[in-house]
Amino acid sequence: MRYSALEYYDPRITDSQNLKFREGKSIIMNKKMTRKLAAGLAAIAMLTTAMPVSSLTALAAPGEVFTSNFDNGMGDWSMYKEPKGDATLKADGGKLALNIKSVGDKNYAVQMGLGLIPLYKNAKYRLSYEISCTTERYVEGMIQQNGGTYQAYVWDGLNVGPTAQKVEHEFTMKEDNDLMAKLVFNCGLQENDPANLPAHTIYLDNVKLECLDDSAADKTIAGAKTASIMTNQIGYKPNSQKIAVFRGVTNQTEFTVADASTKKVVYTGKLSAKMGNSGAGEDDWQGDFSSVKETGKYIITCTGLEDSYPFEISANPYSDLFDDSVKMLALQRCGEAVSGGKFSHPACHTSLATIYGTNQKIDVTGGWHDAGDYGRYVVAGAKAVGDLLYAYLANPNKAILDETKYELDWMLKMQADNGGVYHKVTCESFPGFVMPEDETAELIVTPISSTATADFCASMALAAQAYKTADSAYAAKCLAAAEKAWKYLEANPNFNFSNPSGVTTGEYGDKTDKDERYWAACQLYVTTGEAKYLQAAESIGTKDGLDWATVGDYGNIALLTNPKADKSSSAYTKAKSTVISEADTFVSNSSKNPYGVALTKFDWGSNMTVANAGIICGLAYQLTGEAKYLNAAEAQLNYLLGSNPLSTCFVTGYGTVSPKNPHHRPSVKQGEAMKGMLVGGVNSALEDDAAKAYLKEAAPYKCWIDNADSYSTNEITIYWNSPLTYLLTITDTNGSTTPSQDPNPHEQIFTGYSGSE
Ligand code: G3I
Ligand code: 9MR
Ligand code: ZN
Repeated sequence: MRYSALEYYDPRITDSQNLKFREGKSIIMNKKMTRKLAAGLAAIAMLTTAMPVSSLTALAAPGEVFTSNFDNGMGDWSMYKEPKGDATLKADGGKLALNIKSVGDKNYAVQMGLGLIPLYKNAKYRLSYEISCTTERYVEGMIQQNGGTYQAYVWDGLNVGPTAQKVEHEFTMKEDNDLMAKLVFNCGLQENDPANLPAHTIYLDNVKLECLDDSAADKTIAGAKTASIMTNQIGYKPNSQKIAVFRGVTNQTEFTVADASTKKVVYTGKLSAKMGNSGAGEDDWQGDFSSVKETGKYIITCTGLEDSYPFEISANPYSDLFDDSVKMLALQRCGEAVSGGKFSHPACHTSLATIYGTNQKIDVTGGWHDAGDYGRYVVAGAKAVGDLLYAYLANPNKAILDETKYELDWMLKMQADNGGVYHKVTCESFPGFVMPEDETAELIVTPISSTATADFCASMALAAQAYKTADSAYAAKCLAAAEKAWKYLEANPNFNFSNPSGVTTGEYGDKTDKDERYWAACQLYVTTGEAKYLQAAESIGTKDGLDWATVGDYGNIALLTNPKADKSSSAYTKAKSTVISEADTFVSNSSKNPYGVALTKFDWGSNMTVANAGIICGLAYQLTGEAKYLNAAEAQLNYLLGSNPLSTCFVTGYGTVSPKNPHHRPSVKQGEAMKGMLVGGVNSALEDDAAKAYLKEAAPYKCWIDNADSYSTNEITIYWNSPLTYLLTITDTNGSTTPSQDPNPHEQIFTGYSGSE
């Protein structure tokens, strides 16, 4: 078989609908196809912008790209299955053997493939392999985009059978450079096949991709512009510490702060000594301009370097950001129509959900979509609720209270009659890049977990405290749900959740539920004043952590911000020393990092971890009044908003440079980043193909890419936004008010509760 054609193929639509373009043939499309193509091209355009220059990977001269002969196992080859497909993949006698029991319900329901293949626009390639099958059937072999529209760069429809055939296909890459293409064989349900194919095995051998000619290829990967002078791109409050970071300094010693429009210099300062920043693979210099306090719009300049992006100094620089950080949650609402411009959509996920392994159906509509996917997960929701309601208690804001109730109402539906709480509700697997109302597969409620139950218990106890004044009946309902969950926890030991067979959505597994139980006990104690909960918290022992897996610090926050706290109790003093010692580590890390960031390691969701560190420092400031803690807390905010090695404001739609291609299904589908979302950020573990393809040369602190396929660096979640909301609230301590004030003063919230003694 030999084509020199480029064809487009979308494995997510059926064969007959597929758009195939062969050179020399006319293209006939109906309206639906034209729309699909237009959407596809828009998505491709989105996916191929803003690749950091640092990730440039050059291909050697023409020659072999890869060969797989399967003599020593299957290497990086893997299988992809949709829920209805059933197959196994292994290397067998020097061949790759795909043993298929069921072809499932789509052509890609059973796939074998090899990812991370670099293809350069205008380069010529030859793909070759030997394929056979124990039965006569039809399969497709192609190299495709692994994400986006899954367009094929080269495609063959193959009639395979017991006699091995050699397939050889020369093609020119016509699309933009793609360093993460995937060679796949669609071995699922094919229209050309007889119904009820018997179980069979497909063998593959001597797979080879060669580059024949790359003289016309342009191997430049369009890079994100990296700035030379970094600041918080939104700005600063007048009394805050303000430090700009410089790179590429040669022998300059001074910098200036100038009015952004008149360019009039308002301040001249001295650059610090050079600071090494090996994690970011650069040297940096700092410029402190804290003494500039007059409100206005400014830039930072330094001879020989490009000016900074403009930023403002104002009493209230983050009020829009605060509002949008909460509004994002409203746009993530599930189960009711959402109105939000391009992101409006009709009610989604409204059908009853099946309890896993049973025929029982329950109503679990509502809540927020977790992230770039549409799952709803209790432990993730609890982290968000914790941030929002502790933020509310620190600085009452009605928008927080109203929006959080939407999630709490859903969580209440996730509690089983026995008091335990189901771990999550999702479909079996993640959908493609569709709007939420178009994810219509069966909803499955996965079994109760003790982490979800304890997180639920803590969240409901916290809600009972937070809603006491605004809605006492609701507070009472939440407290009753919390007490019921607590009884369940007392009767049931730790059991870890892992995805039940057939379910492949987010796991949110955990090694222990001790920290969740600690949070629940502390919060129940603060809400009810009952000594048994304090005893329970003490017997579990003080815990820490502010993420979905470790939540002990929420228990500490509950104890430490309890207006009736007994400050001499051992639980209180231990909570305080835990928080202060964490804050001291963050202050120390922050002082050593040119950008002031408190982390020394960046994992999946590091922007949350940065915000969490800021929250802990903010709390330490409230407890001690020491300025170093407030400075460190604000430094974390500055990092998130632009003072970082990527010179990016990590909240969509804010600052001069922000993520345009978040891994967020509605944003991909609409071709525009929804505003007000904090992306996951730097993750040096390279946990998705886009990160692996484009960041393999990047310094650890720069492993982030504005690519919609990079779910491990550029996704968004409700529980990455919520710590931003909390951080904005807790740093709002020196005069200005970010959130609009709730009419009910803080103290009233506790009326009617005994509190602790
Ligand atoms: O904590 C370890 C650290 O000790 C270790 O050094 C490091 C090395 O890689 O890994 C760290 O663990 C990481 C963990 O997140 C905490 O950061 C894991 O590698 C990483 O795989 C794990 O990622 C989680 C991801 O799901 C995959 O399970 C994210 O935290 C979590 O936020 C994310 O959640 C997903 C949901 O499943 C589905 N919905 C979207 C959501 C966001 O991406
Ligand atoms: O979209 C999914 C994202 O929300 C998750 O965080 C991520 C990790 O579990 O998985 C994403 O889904 C990807 C899947 O894991 C692999 N195939 C591509 C999917 C992205 O569309
Ligand atoms: Zn939904």
